[in-house]
Amino acid sequence: MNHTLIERIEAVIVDLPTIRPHKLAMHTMQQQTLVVIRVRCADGIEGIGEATTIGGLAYGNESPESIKRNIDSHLAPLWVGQDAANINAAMLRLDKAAKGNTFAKSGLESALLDAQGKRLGLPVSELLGGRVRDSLEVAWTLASGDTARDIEEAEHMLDSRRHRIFKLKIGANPVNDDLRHVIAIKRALGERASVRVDVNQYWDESQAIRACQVLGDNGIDLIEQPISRINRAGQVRLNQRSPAPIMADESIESVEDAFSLAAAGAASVFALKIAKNGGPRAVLRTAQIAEAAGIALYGGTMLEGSIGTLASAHAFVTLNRLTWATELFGPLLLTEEIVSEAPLYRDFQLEVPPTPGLGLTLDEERLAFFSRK
Ligand code: MUC
Ligand code: MG
Repeated sequence: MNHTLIERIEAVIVDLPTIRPHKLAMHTMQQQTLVVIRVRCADGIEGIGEATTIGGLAYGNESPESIKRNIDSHLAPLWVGQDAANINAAMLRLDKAAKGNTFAKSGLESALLDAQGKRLGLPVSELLGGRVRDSLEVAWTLASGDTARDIEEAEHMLDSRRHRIFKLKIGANPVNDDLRHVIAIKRALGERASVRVDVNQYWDESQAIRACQVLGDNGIDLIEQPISRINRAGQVRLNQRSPAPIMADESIESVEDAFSLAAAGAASVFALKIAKNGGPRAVLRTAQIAEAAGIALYGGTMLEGSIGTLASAHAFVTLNRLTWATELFGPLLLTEEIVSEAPLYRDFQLEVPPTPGLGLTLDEERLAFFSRK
């Protein structure tokens, strides 16, 4: 009898409040919704994973409700009775039967990695080949919607040595207003911080040409996804003329997207997100494409809670170079936790636990309290 067979898979929708409204071009978050995935195996081991997006269907192709529905109806039945210890075979089974659905697949793969780590007594980073660092520098996103409040927030983060890299969410306002906002923040922080922007695809090429020039001239270090993922030729042209490096985020919805962006020369930095690639192992395939193409790396987030954040972190600590650091601050944006011990942030870094699996234990009471009924 095989003791590592998968017995049961559960997907739970969890709504958690944010510390303040978080304004992105496409959506203002007042809360974050996580899909927590539990995979129970015959040996009594349970793996946990997370599949989380931003703003329902405003950001990506999957919503929390569609993620849960697709797991319950299509993906979980493919796994029950399969061997949890063979992650290659399990993921292949999903990929054969289901197109896309990278968020759901990422949460499921994270849960299998967590289970296998707990089974073998190894952290997930060791299952992924071994870590080359124990912590990751973490950026913070200033997105209150108010310039003075953002500067105050950044000063507090610098003083408390929590963050010294700031990403500003822009794109929803007229371009000149956004540029004034960004330049004011950069002037206030000066050389004490790295200031970057994320436009979330909101400019067209005609706006982006001048805006990227102004941003570069004013000391902005990095420009994330300035135009639509659909305009590949425009991204190639911007990547050639922008004085500040261009990072691809929404452009990457799969490992294959990463390859075609690299082949086209559409960005000099890739945002790595487990949810957009289909899991911690899939995101490392994208990282390898980038490394081979000379494209720099950044550890991205879909503002996951602790489970998704550490699933990402265990993958990112295996990477040789993370030139642009990470933005794995999701748990810090939430007022509540559903795990017993929250991930540890100190001295600008997130510590990646050396304990088995992801290094987290669910707090059953809090999970039940915040689960959608
Ligand atoms: C995105 O587009 O990068 C990451 C940080 C943040 O504030 O929003 C996300 C999504
Ligand atoms: Mg982005």
